[in-house]
Amino acid sequence: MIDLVLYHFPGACSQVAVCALEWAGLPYRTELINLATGEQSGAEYLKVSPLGKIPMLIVDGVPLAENAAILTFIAASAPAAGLFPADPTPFMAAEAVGGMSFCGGTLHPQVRGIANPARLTAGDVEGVRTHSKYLLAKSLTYANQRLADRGWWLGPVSIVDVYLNWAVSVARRNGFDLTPYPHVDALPDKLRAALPAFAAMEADDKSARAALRLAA
Ligand SMILES: N[C@@H](CCC(=O)N[C@@H](CS)C(=O)NCC(=O)O)C(=O)O
Repeated sequence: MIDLVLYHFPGACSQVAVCALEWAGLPYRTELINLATGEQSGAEYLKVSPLGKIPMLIVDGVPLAENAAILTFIAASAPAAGLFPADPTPFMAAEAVGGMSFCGGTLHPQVRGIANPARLTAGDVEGVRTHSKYLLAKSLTYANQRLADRGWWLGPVSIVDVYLNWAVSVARRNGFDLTPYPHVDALPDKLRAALPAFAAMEADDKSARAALRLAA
């Protein structure tokens, strides 16, 4: 049995790893890092994550960083759970990597530019926010069409859909209008209906917020 500890903050991209662990049915525990108070930049957490980032998954005492790597590891540790389609062709396996890269490498900086533009510039914050909205609109037009064509990102539901939903959730809570992207906007309801692990992740988020005394 592997020992798994996930460093996490509710509402952050580490919630995708929580959902993955729930979906995989692997035993794990979480350590909360309070991004609202800057705990990620404190000396104690920098010993765990030199970049001061979550998620960080500690696997039998060894740290694994980056959501895409963490999700890949969890999926491979519980292949029967189906976080990715079973027996993928080489093309389908590459598409799964592409979906995670799109969420982590394209959408994440765009939603950060809307939610927290000061982290991306020493200059004009509003310019960064406006341009991030423009870039996100292009990305979500593409994502919306892909979901319209296939149902889910890869066809069958996968952890990529949960990752996509996380990025969209940041845009939504920062006032980004999702009505032009109905398939993207429908993700939370669709995921709740399709995946018990998604509801478990939402419940975890709620209790973690309460534990950190954050507003609901
Ligand atoms: N490329 C990393 C990005 C991780 C990341 O930026 N996480 C955010 C939370 S969503 C974080 O730790 N922010 C704290 C900070 O940057 O100070 C990944 O995909 O895991």
